[in-house]
Amino acid sequence: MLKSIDEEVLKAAQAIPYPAELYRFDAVAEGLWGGFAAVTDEHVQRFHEQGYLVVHDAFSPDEVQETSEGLLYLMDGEHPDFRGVQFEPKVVKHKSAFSAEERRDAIRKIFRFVEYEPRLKAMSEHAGLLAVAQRLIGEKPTLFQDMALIKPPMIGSEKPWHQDCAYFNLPLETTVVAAWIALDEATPDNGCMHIIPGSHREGPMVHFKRRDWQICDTHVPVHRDVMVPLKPGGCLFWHGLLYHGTPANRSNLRRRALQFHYSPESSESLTTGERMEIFGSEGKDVDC
Ligand SMILES: O=C(O)CCC(=O)C(=O)O
Repeated sequence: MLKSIDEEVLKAAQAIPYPAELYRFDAVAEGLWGGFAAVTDEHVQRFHEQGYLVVHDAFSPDEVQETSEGLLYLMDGEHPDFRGVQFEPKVVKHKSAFSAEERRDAIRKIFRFVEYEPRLKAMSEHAGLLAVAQRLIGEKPTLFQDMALIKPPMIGSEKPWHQDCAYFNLPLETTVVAAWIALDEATPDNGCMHIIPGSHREGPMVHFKRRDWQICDTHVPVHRDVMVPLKPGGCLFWHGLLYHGTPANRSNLRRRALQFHYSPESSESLTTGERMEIFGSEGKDVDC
């Protein structure tokens, strides 16, 4: 928790800048138990229909522990060359005042880490994870993005509703798969994932630069929102066109997760201009 910053700054950092009704907290996604080995062809079929797959006990406590230590090593600035640390924007200008412990609770994200931390790289190459990703994609998966989302206690901000493909220069028909791995328990209070099942089959949504690069709040079919709480070691896969987002962390508990994105080995690419023609609001007759 952040003790060394002014109460007013902390209060401002805890403000919730979105309508409370943007997330529902009364429906929970179904998932399977038995690890990656328990994924059947029916589960794969269901992923294509619903756009997500939950494996509750994907990783062992030892794997979670190893990975968390690797994450802390990078968050604590122990690697001299690693630069992929992003603080919560609301408190970043106070970062030089933070103690080592506080610093951990002011970081929002770390990214592009696999080449700096073998324990994190090992997770991205986990045989069980890759085998399921390959079945979902229908082809050998290539890791093209790695990040850890560290939604810190009390100030961890929302990730507004979005489709991941709005961020990636990949053709629309590409099956992109995200794997989101809970390192801490992800709960309704600390900002677990929310998804709109089946939304990946409804095409690309126009995205707007508002609180983030996001779907307009009024375009989200909130009545279909389903939460995905996970225990540490749980893994959620989703399709790159699935609408998803996470509310702010209002609790005093950490919510650290890894997120890997895989594309088919054979996938082609788009230019940013081509992507923006699909997902951008510029020039389209829409308002938000
Ligand atoms: O983990 C989170 O809070 C949001 C992650 C996410 O949806 C993303 O970065 O695309």
